[in-house]
Amino acid sequence: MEKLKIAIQKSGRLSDNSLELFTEAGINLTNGNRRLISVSSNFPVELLFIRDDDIPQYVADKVADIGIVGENVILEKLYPVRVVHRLGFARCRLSLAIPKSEDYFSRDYFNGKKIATSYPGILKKYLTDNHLNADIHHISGSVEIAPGIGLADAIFDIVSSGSTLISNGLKEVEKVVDSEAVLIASNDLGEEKNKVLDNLIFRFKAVKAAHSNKYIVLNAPNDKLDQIINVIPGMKSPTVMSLALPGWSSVHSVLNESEFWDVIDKLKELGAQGILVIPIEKMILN
Ligand code: PRT
Ligand code: ZN
Repeated sequence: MEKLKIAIQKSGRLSDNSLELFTEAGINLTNGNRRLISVSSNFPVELLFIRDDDIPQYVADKVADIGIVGENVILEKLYPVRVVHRLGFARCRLSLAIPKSEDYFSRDYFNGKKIATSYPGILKKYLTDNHLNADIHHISGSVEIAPGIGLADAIFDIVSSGSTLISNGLKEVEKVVDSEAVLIASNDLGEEKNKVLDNLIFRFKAVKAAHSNKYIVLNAPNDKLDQIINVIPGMKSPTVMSLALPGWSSVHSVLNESEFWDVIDKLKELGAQGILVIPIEKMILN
């Protein structure tokens, strides 16, 4: 079978999570991590380790079939590639920030100002869309120091925790766009490679679902069973088994991480006892 060539970041914020995805999806990578190329022994893929900025072009040129990259990179420059799956890690946002001592009332602040950024494409579109007239100063790194050294009035950059802004005496005033790691693919992969890609995405989804769900087991008094089942409906419906002790049942279900504590509180109120919460290894969605 033809191997799907996948470009991932050699070393940086995307690397660990990208590799972890493959490991958790049961894809063995033979010749060690982070060489130039790694081939899987049990799935038709080959990983290429390169700089993140080069990934979209590799995919556009079909040197790689698919790649994992920060969405910000493909928003900045339009490549002939498509986003086939959102991966949910390396979340960040692109924002405008100004010196914290400045008063800020509206976007009009930026009229006539000089903004330093490594993302001139996204910034230009934002300024145009909002009818703002600012001067874009394109620099490739250490954008956050630009106002302090008098190079610009404001910056437009990636923000995650916000601590880089704070330590440079800046404040975030407008969020322009959110970003996360995405799986991109060449526009015409051909039938065989598309099948491998579908299978890969299917596995990634199972891994993601498993991460965001827990298996829950509890003992319920029979007179509260209906209400308890309503709180934890699970994938189809919970499994209910009688306990040896009369008047009690064991309930097994699946619970989403996001509503976890709310649900646990409700279950306790309804008289559930012996609640066990167990991690799920893989969750197959169909
Ligand atoms: O060497 P290579 O070119 O491959 O790597 P790189 O240095 O260009 O990229 P890398 O590894 O830093 O980032 C890869 C991707 O991670 C980016 O394209 C984003 O999609 C995503 N990402 C997520 C981030 C951040 N969070 C982030 N916080 N990329 C950069 N930052 C930087 C930001 O530039 C700023 O300097 O961290 C600082 C802000 O962080 P906070 O937490 O202080 O707000
Ligand atoms: Zn880079």
